[in-house]
Amino acid sequence: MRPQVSLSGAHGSPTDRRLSALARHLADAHSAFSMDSQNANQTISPSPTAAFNGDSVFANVVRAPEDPILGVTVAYNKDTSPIKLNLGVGAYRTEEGKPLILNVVRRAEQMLVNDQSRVKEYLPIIGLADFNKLSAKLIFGADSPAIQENRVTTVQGLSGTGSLRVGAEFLAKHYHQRTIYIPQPTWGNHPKIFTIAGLSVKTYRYYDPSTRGLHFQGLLEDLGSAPTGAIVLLHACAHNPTGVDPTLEQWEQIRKLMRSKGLLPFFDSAYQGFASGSLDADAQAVRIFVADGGECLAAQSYAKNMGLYGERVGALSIVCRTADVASKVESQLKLVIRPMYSNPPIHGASIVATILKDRDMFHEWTIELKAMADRIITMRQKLFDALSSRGTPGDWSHIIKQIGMFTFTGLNTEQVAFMTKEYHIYMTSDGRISMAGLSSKTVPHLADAIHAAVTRIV
Ligand code: KET
Repeated sequence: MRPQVSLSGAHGSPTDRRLSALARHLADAHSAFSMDSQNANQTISPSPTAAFNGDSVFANVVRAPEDPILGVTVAYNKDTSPIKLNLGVGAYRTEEGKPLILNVVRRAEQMLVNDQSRVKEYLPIIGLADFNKLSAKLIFGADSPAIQENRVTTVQGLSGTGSLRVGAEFLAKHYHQRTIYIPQPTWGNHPKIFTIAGLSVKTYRYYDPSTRGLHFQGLLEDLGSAPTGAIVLLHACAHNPTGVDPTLEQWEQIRKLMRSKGLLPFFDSAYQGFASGSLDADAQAVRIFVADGGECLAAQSYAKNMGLYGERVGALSIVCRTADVASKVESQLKLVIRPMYSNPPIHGASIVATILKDRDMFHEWTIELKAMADRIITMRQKLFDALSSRGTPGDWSHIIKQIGMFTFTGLNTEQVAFMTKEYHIYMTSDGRISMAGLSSKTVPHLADAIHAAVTRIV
C-alpha cells in the first residue's frame, strides 16, 4: 500500500510546499519499491523543482498563432469601431446581423424541457440510437438499400470536426492505405485533422483561379495518379472555401475513376441544404457513390443547417459491403471514441432526433433552411449589383455563380488587410467572405471596401 500522504498544501505557503515536496519524496521512495515503475511514474509530476525556483515548467512553450478562421472572430471582437463587420467564420446571421435560432429548434427544445421522463444519463459510446438512424437516412436517403441491408454504421460525433476526426483515427488504425488526398484549396482544419490522426496528407487540384471554376482536368489527373486504395476527401456540396462544386455529370466521372482505382471516398457534409436549399439535392453526390454498392465514409454536421453550432452535433457513417463488416467496424469505432471523449453529449442530438422523426417538424425545418439558403443567394445578387453599379474593375460574376455560404472573392492578402484596416471588415486572408454574415444594410459598405481595395492595391 502507498502511504496516505496529503499533497493538498502544494499551492499554499512555502512551508506547505516544502512539506508537500517531502511527502511526495517519501511517497515516491515507497512506490519505487512497491509498485511497478510505470504506475509509479504516473503519480509523479515530471520536474517539481522548476516550480520551486520560480520558473514555470512551461516557460519554453512557444506562443501559437491564432486559428486562421476562428482567429478572425477574435480580432473582430477586439475592434471597437461601430461599422465593423465579421465575414470570417461561416455562421449564419439574420438581416439584422444577429445569430439565428430556428423556430423549429426552439419548439423541439421546449418539448424536451417539458418532458419530465427525460434524464441526463450517459449516452452509449456511439450516441443516441434514433439520432444515428435518422442522420443516415438524411444523407443517404430514406430508401437507401445500404441502410435497408444494414451495411451502414453510424456513430454520433462532436459536430463535423469530431466526426471527421473519429473517421480519420479509425482509418489510420484499420485501413491499409494511410494517404489521404484533400482538395487544393480546402477548409483549413482538414490537413490538421488528418495529419494529427496519423494519415499522410496529399492534395489534388480542385480550383482554377484563372477561370474561378473547377480544375476538372487537374482533379482527374491527380486522382488518376493517386496510389490504389488512397483515401479521397470530397466536399459533399458547397465546397469550402471556393463555393465551386462539380456538376452531377462530373461527379459521375469522378465516381467511375475512383471506383476503378479502388480509391476510398470520405465525404465531408457540413452544408447539406445550404447549397441549393434542398436537403436531397445537396446529398446527390454522396448518394451516387452509395448507389453503386461500394464503400465510403461520410461526416455530417448540424452546425449550419440546423444552426446548432455550439451544440456540437454531427455523425460519422461508414458504408460497408456487408452487414457483418459494418458491425465489426462499429465495434472498433467504439474503441476509438471511448478513450477520446467516452460518449457524446445528449442535448443537441435529442433536438435533431425530435425534429427528424416528426413529419411536421421536419417540414418546418426544410422551410426555415430554405429561407436561410435563399437569403444568402439574395446577398450574392445584391453584392454583385452593388459592384456593377460602382463600376468596380474586374469580372465579379463568380459571386452569383458560386454556391453555399462563401464567396471566394479572388481578393489577395494585401487587399484583405487593407479592407480590415480601413473599413473594419473581417474575413479570412485567402479572400473568402461568409455571405451568411452579410445583410442588405451592410452590402454597400462591403462594396465600397472591395472597390477601394481593387482600385488602390493591385
Ligand atoms: N467541414 C467543413 C467543410 C467546414 O467548413 C466546417 C466548418 C466543418 C467541417 C466543421 O464544422 P463543425 O462546426 O465542426 O460542424 N467551417 C466553418 C467554421 C470553422 O472553421 O470551424 C468555417 O469554415 O468558417
